[in-house]
Amino acid sequence: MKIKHASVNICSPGRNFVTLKIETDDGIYGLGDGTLNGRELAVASYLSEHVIPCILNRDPFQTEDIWQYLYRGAYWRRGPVTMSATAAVDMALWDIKGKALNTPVYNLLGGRSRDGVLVYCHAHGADIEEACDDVARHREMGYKAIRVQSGIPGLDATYGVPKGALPYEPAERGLPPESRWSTEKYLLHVPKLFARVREQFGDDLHLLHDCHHRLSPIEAARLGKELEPFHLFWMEDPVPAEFQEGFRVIREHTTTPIATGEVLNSIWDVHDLIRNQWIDYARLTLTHAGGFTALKKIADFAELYHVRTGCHGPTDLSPVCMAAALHFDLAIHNFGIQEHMPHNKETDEVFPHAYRFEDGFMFPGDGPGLGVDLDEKLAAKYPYQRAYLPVLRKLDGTLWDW
Ligand code: EZ4
Ligand code: CO
Repeated sequence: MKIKHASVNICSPGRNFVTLKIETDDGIYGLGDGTLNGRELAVASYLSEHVIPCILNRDPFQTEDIWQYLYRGAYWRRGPVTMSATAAVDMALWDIKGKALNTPVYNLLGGRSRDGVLVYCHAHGADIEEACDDVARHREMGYKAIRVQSGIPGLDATYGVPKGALPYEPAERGLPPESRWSTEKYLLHVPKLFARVREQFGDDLHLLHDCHHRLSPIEAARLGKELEPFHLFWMEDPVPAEFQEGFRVIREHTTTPIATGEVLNSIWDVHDLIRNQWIDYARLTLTHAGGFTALKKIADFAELYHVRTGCHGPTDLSPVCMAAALHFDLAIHNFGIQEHMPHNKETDEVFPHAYRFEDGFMFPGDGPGLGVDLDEKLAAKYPYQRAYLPVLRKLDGTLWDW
């Protein structure tokens, strides 16, 4: 079997998605997600201009060799654009392998290690009261694990809290919106939020929180310590993730579990975090960190250090990535939890899929390959529209991490 043709689909059923379709000479095709929120066309052009010409006529079963070719063979390695493009190829090839062998991808990764994939959802509100209502609503839907974010008194907007009743959708069409931030106000508020949520919902529910890279190590240490009585499942991205040593300070002060990695794209980005046991959950995704071939190695390395996975699963990754993540989560031993932000109706229609949610768990389906498709005709009705993630400044105007 040979790779005969490959094409990049860019569509925007509510938000932008980049999908790679690889076709073989015996009629099988595979799909890979290469979506990089706010930088979609960089990946699309990396694929079309630089990657696709090099993979034609290769054996699609050679996932390891093709991955090494795109990583080592490119000379300029790593970085979110390169690794997302590499991931799209890798994902599509595993999809082809599964279809060719007539088995779900999880069987190629070691087979099922569990019955279903524990997922967490997002609850949020303009204030603590509204956030609690949203937790109640999601618990009613069956979720066993809920991330909670709330508006902060004195700030107009904050990460994870949408304006109005819409679900939270990072990236807006037009130029990057800007908002203001105060670490001081945030640190005073979050412990009150979790005290209230625990009081209302008891101890059984898994609770998570995303700091979204905005604290310094010692500020994160303080927050982790103050949240200990509410035994969070994890505190996410307490500090900007590229400073791995920064996590040591947090670790020395608190037993609140720590998760990071959604913006990271290589095993080297988490090498120190894992081998020093500074984190508990690695959140790299298949799409942004090089696909199954790369993420399996990261997970296996993490397993040695009791670090588990917690793959990022936002709506800015396509259902192709969601399907892929569920196969991965079902198969690897040191799976922790999977993030689940449901896509809008239009996106689900453009990407028909076998995966499903039931009573707090998700299931990838047992058909061959990834179990996800792309309706190219329907996708053509939603042309690409430029969009950006927001930019953040402190109250005095200093640029900050969003
Ligand atoms: O801000 O995916 O945990 N989830 C997150 C996301 C990210 C977006 C960025 O594109 O932090 O909401
Ligand atoms: Co996050």
